[in-house]
Amino acid sequence: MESVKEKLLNSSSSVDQTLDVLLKLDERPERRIIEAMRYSCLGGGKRIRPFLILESSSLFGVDAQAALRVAAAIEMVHCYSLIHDDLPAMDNDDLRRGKATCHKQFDEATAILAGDALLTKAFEVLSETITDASGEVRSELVLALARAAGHKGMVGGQMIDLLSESQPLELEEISYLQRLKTGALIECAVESGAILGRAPEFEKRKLGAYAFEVGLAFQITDDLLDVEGEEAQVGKKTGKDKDAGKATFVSILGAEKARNQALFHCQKAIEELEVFGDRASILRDLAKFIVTRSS
Ligand code: GRG
Repeated sequence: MESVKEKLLNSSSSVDQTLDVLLKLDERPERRIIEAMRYSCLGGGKRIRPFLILESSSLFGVDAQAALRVAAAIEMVHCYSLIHDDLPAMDNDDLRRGKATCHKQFDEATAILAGDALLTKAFEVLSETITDASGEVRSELVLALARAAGHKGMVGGQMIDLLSESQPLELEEISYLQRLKTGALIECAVESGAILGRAPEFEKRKLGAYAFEVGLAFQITDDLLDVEGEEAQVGKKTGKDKDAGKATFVSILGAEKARNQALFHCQKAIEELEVFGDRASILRDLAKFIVTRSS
């Protein structure tokens, strides 16, 4: 049987093909911006958010092509956030996904524009009729992504994160920050699959609860990797939270308790999927992969 890692790899190549088509290079004078967008989107990353969309939508028999467009849109928003997060005004990083960050490879202005253009392109993709024939479904997808990416989601979380450099947070505040900064987009990915699948309300709620737990497990594991991971393996600079004087799940709980906490959220995530029986076995395996990953 194909492992979740292999499945993730296979779906990554389909996501790459979709991104390749959506971010087609041409010979216009503005070609450089597309080059920067492609540089940061193609051929890298674990593609966990796209995988969540593909798997949650497949529970409801959604056509893979439609799901891939939504998956590519959410990955574009994720990539925009990474480009902006790496800028000198934010984390000032040189390495991302094992290669030079966008502003190092191009320049700061181009990196800002590439992030902006990826964010807007994502909404263009969701709004096109080819994504879904139903205007109501398209508008639900747009609303979910706008909420997850904006000031009550990822951007809000990033704001709190920046503020936390001068004022270390308590555990509860860290959970809130992470739910916004990382959790919102993960939850949006799973929700989008359910929207595409016209899922019944009860099943939507179950998937939402799964995504919430997975988001926490993901973030705690990310904190552990920041402390314990090797830069070459993780593909980005490690030890950053400590250097920035930020409190994290690991700095407050210690590594062992944090690892147990991640496993606890993984288990809770799995329990939320009971209603789907064997159909959700890949989502269950993904939750386990998220807490055992090394990058
Ligand atoms: C700049 C608006 C704005 C937001 C930035 C998501 C984010 C907010 C910053 C990324 C920095 C970071 C390390 C966040 C912690 C968790 C996280 C989102 C890690 C990166 O996601 P992965 O591991 O990355 O899925 P890949 O490269 O595999 O896609």
